Amino acid sequence: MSKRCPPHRTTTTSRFLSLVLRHQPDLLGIELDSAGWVEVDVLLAALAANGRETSRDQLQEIVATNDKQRFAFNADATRIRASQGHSIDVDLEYRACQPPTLLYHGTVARFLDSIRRQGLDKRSRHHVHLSATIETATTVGRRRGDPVILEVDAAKMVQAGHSFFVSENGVWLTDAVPPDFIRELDR
Ligand code: HQG
Repeated sequence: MSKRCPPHRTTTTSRFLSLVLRHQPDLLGIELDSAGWVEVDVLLAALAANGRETSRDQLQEIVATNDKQRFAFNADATRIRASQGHSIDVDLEYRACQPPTLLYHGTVARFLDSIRRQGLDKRSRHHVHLSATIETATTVGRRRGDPVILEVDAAKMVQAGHSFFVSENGVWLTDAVPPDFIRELDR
């Protein structure tokens, strides 16, 4: 019997890495630095020590093939981090930049009353996550049910003094979106 079953294993390791690098590094007994980085050597050793032996090549493949490019190496590939989505206290040192005129947020109907009252807030993450396309927002919303798409007037928010950031994998981030800047798109 072949010992290899790469697709399943890669996905499993990738999901586990999301958990460790964004939310619970202590699951592997590792620490992330203040910008979310961990040494690749430290990560590989910790994975092996926890029964999840992963080679450097496999890690490179996970980073390269992850469907949303969730992870990134530093310039010399000695360190790795998640590009966004953390709940733990890290500062990814995003720089504010000019967003497209409109951005989109995919959610579900059961959150709408609250969103209409309070706007979008970051919940357990560090920022509100917004997408550049309706298509991506639809995929995000679908994680929770029948997707509802909110259009965010990013240009108006900038005029009103809000800052936007973009993660290395193209997710648009902001601190909060007040209700005035949100329009519900027809379903
Ligand atoms: C909702 C995934 C009630 C918000 C995705 C969302 C994304 C409110 C949920 C990334 C609210 C938070 C982020 C309010 C916001 N009242 N509900 N005032 N404000 N909400 O998972 O944007 O696979 O923290 O609509 O693809 O769904 O992890 O945020 O439904 O890019 O890489 O509260 O996570 O990427 O949920 O998803 P989340 P999100 P990864």
